[in-house]
Amino acid sequence: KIDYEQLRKLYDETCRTKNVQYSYGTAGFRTLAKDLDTVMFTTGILAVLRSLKLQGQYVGVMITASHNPYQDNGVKIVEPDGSMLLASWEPYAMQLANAALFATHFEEFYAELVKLIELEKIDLGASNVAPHIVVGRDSRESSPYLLRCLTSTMASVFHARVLDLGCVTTPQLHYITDLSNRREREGDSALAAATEQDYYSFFIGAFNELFTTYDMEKRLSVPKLFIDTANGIGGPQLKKLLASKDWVVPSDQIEIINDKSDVPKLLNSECGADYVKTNQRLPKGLSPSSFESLYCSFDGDADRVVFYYVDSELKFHLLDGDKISTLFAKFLSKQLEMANLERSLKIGVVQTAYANGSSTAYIKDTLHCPVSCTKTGVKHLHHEAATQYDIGIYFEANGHGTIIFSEKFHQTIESELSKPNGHTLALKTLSCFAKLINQTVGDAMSDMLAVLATLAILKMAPMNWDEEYKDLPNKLVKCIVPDRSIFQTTDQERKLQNPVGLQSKIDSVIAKYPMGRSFVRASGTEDAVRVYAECQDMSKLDQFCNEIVGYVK
Ligand code: 16G
Ligand code: ZN
Repeated sequence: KIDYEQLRKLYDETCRTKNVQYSYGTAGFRTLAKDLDTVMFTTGILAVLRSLKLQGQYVGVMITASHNPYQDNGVKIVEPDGSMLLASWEPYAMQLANAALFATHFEEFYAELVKLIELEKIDLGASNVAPHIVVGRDSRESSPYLLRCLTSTMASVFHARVLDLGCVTTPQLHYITDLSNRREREGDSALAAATEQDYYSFFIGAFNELFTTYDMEKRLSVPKLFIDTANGIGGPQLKKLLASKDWVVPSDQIEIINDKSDVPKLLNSECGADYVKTNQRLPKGLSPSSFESLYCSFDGDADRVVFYYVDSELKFHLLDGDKISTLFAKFLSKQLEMANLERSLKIGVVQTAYANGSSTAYIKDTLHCPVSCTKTGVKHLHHEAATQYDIGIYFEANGHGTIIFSEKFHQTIESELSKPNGHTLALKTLSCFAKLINQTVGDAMSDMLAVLATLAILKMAPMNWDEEYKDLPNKLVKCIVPDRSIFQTTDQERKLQNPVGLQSKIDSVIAKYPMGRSFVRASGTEDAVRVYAECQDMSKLDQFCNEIVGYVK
């Protein structure tokens, strides 16, 4: 039932890039924008097939390369519930892309497509099922062209309905995909396709509700918040969010910097969450003057956020993903206790091996909260948080994370609230807070609002937040090796299985350094191996790390 001639025509017109190799990894396809036409074409087709497989539900597609330089771009597919593409479909994305990249004739590509359709038993002829696709893109210059490559076949070959959100943040795309499907399921067809405006109303609504509940005189706990939006899509979207007419915080408390999303080359350049976290310094455009202020940086597609402040000696202090997790864990554990629910609802924190050892110890020993460790990559953390806890808090140290609230959480809170005298402050707080969090994926805007609300309720200044525990000195080094694929790990990437014998050498180095911890893993996004090391004594850190690197190279 495919219009063969039309598909062939579009294929010939679109797929100009040939014979390059890249893979669908944790962040989808990502590479130089100029090499992406073919992959966009095949990814568009795959998204349509995914939607057909799922009875025509909305499937999301986001065009972005996150914190990468402006010359790059990328694409990833989002499931109807707002989560990442089902892992078992990732190989299909690669097979279809490779078929187009390496085929000498259209027929070869077509044969591969048919094979996939048959393998997944997709009924293209089912007349009552039209595929539904939501597309979004970040602010990159290359995106409009790549969007055309992506969507070219959707309507004309597959009769798909395409909802084009234009420029949005990655988490907005996830949220709107999920919301559109929820509305369809509830039969709310008049409202069916969700919009950006729904996103703003929802999160600002939740924030305002929480703020008013506490009668916080409509002010943040800091005199001023500076937000660095990496010259990416976060800038314009944040302005729309904060322009919501009933936003309770006075505008003089917020200043947005690095908001030139219309100047392509400035994207992620010496600014943004990745720059600040990696270099442990202020982004361009900020001078360390106001030591009572709080600062935060988004990445280029606004799915990560890190905070920081400068002390009275103008020294920079980072409040990264670990600090955000621990702040939420402290706050929410306390609310559960006050609501007498600490026995019925299980709260826990999910981290990766990159989490600072002090944060893990603080969560266990001070907060008495369970902690799990998973492999790097959002999908691993997300899965653990969603399946192991009623309140599952997860953040990577780099600032990507969110909180997942279970069905049991919602039922429990609702039933407690409906009891006579059930309207306690803690219950209301838990209920509002769950709304303030974008549960589909890590979201810089929603996470930022949640941090601001938490700090205001706890009346904490940035310094108090930081003082809860002190990070162990740590270092992350990138090593270029001849073949990174030989570095195979076990125990959530904390130990090497291969090359044989290397782990015991690493262990003998670790044993020499008090509070020493180190691990080695192959990067999933770069052709390199990463070495992480932390120990008690700052002056020994370089030596410690170098010893490990010496064994790796
Ligand atoms: C990807 C992951 C991110 C992870 C990073 C690690 C997603 C959406 N993104 O960007 O979570 O921290 O890879 O990179 O899962 P690495 O493997 O190069 O160290
Ligand atoms: Zn990102």
